[in-house]
Amino acid sequence: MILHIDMDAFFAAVEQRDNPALRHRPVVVCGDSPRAVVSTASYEARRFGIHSAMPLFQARQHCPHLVVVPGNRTKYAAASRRIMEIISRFTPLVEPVSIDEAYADVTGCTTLFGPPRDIARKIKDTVFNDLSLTCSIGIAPVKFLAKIASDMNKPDGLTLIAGEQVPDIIQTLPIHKVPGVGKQAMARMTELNIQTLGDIKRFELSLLTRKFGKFGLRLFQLSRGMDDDAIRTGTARKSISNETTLEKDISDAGAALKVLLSLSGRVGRELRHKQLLCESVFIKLKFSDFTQITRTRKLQHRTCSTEAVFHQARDLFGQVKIHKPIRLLGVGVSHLHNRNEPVQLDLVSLPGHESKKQWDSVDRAMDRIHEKYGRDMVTPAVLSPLTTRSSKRRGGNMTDTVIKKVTISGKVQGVFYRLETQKAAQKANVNGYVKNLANGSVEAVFQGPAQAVDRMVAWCRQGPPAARVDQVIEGTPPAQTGFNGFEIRY
Ligand code: TTP
Ligand code: MG
Ligand code: MG
Repeated sequence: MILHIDMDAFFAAVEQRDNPALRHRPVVVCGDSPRAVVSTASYEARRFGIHSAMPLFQARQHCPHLVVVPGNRTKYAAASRRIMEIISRFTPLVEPVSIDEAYADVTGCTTLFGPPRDIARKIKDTVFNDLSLTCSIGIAPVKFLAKIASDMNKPDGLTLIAGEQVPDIIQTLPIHKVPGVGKQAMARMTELNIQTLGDIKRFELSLLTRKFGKFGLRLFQLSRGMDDDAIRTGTARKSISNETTLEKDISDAGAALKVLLSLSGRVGRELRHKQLLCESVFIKLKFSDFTQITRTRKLQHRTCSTEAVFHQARDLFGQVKIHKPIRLLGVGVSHLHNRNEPVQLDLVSLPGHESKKQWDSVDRAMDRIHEKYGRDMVTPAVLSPLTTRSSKRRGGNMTDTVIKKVTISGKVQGVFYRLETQKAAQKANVNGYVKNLANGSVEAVFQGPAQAVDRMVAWCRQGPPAARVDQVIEGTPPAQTGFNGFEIRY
């Protein structure tokens, strides 16, 4: 079970604790400039409708005798450290998420400290005895429900959502309470007449991802009570790796390389996301008889590039003699460093390949798409020259192809949309054209292998960095087929 611990009116409670004159009074912690906004309000002040982020002048209108106290971050940070330390006496699996809240996985420590409710009680008592502050704790089988539970009976609450209650809670949970549902998402929820998390179940995953991007998948999962988000402890990572047990054992090197590329992509993305550079790359292979080997290589330059990681992984793989079918493949990086210096791309001169700079921009573009649409929307077309591109797909006589037309609206002209689309299409080995329309939109037609075409459509939803895509509409594709390359039309 997961606990979510959140302090009650944290900053204000610390101030009330340290100054008895403030107790039981409507207090806000706030700067004193004319444009100041409320950091937090004591529960007494909340009765007047005052809340975090409200402008101070407005808060004063709600409650003329409001007491305004300047904040003291050092003091709150010290209290926060002590609270986190108390929680970690009960379990090592603590994930602090903000100055006043943390998740804790207590699944493994019930033998020692009793059932989750007792552990929560002990945490609340210890925090109160040691710091004279109250907190609210939610307990649930998954993180997002624990967070919702901690908010249910504030202040000084202790709320447990047991496994059998999950379906009912989800069915009635107002959608705006779901973490991550902000104003923008709410507008779409209203359009779709979604009022509770349970209502999400009426919709197919494809529609949800179309409407909400990557968050659509999360909503789909949450509405079914699924939240595989694990507790992330603050311990510094020594390595990052990703591995996959294959659907069926393989002996074909080409197929293995494809998997290695996909894994390298994930590892590279995590490196970049965490602002890290690695100095070693390793691969792991498990065979059909469950024996396994790893191979490691130290790099000359630190890197966070997917292509550099893959290049090394491919080389390492080339040195392994494969005489049994492969059951599992893994790619990892270690000797991690913070990326506080300019990136040195340790690359790769793949045959006929462009500059390192371009690889860097490929990484960035792919990261953006992944960020928005989830990790399986895009797979690197750069794989094609290495393993999958068949000569049949070059040029115009494609037999196994689809054709799609899309119209992209938003801020899409004058932002290199056509040029970048052309580059992406050429890399993905997709033919067709892109052109500006008189109404300010861009039209693109893609012809190629279905997956590659879908990737291009996904690409269009993102566009180049300067673009702002409001809508991508699929239209009837033209009758013309057999495009020769991908052109910009004027
Ligand atoms: P919260 O946990 O969101 O709020 P809270 O602890 O004050 O009240 P609650 O009982 O509802 O949990 O935020 C923790 C602290 O972070 C809060 O005391 C002050 C600070 N904070 C800001 O400075 N600005 C903000 O907009 C918010 C929401 C919080
Ligand atoms: Mg709080
Ligand atoms: Mg909080």
